[in-house]
Amino acid sequence: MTTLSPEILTQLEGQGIELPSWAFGNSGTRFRVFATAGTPRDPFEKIADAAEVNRYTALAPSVALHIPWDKVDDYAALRRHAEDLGVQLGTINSNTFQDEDYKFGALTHHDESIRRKAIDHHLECIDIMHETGSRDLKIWLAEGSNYPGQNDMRGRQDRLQDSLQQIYARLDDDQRLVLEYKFFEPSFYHTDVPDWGTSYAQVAALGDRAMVCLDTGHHAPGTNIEFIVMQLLRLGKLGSFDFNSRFYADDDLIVGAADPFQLFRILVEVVRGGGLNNPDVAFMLDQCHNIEDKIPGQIRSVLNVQEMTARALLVDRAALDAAQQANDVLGANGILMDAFYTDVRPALAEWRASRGLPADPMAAYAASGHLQKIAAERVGGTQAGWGA
Ligand code: LRH
Ligand code: MN
Ligand code: MN
Repeated sequence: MTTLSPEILTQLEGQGIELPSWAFGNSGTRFRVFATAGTPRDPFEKIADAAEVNRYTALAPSVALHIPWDKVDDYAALRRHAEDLGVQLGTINSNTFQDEDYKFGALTHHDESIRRKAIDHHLECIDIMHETGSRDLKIWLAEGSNYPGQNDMRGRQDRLQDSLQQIYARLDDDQRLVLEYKFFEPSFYHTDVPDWGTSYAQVAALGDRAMVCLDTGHHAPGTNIEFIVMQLLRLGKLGSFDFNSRFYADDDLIVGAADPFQLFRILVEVVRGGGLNNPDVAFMLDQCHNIEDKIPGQIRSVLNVQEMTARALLVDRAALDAAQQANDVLGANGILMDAFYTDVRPALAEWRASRGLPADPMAAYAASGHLQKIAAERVGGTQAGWGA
């Protein structure tokens, strides 16, 4: 059995992956949302489910909220509820993609009253951050156009910068703005923040507390995502990951499910660039579980990240550097592949047991009867938002 060194175990012990509250709600495609028995009926129950994931893995100490999906009357109470269950409230995600007024844009809109409304929504999110104790405001914009000539792309970039400046100005010194990019969808011709370069240009003009969010599912097929990770870490602008995976377009599948090797390559660059357990780089999941059970789906996801992080830490750096210096093409590649092909699962199971955690969190959760319990207790779940 492969053993993991004390240094590697220390690194793994420090790992924390933020869960998305919306992963616990029902979700689906444009065609159908399939309800799951036991789905949370309010944000309090979503937090309770997220806390279960942490209880079985010790890997998920915080939960991201999405506003207005997780709107509550009393955020202090939601925060207390989370803390009572051993987790924190994390990133606040704004939402300007489900309001009729934003059909033609929000932070980029040429109509000043609509742009004002979108800016104000973000200011409201910052107010919420004060109550939840959140550091990061994450912004993803569903803005763009469907046809050439439909919009003035340049004017929209200028208005976006102005809107972001107004939002950034409202942040406290210990808060950050994180701007997510996505190469297409829902617009099909142009997108206002389609790539890391645009996100970088927009946040670099704001200041040090504005960073880029890299959602692993938001790239064209074939994109070398680990190169982007390397570059953003090099520039000190990688603020957060939204981890998920996809086979075709953006489907928010379980991280590492579609392409474990890609996840490995990303984590190798994270380790190389000093991004692991770095408070500046938030590890988050951004997933939906359309057909599988949600709590086990999240447990599987955080374990996938942990397993691949362990493999990335196993890369023999000194040997790799030497092989690279010697232009030993196949030798260098072989060193990387050796780490990738190492099965770390038995060593991780043993380590978990030594820390009082279940050796196999998936099996332990399945045996706990918790899913059956919440299915009996909760009647009528909420949508994650997509189908609502
Ligand atoms: C957009 C996105 C963004 C949203 C989330 C629900 O595709 O990745 O992060 O906030 O999905
Ligand atoms: Mn995302
Ligand atoms: Mn997405």
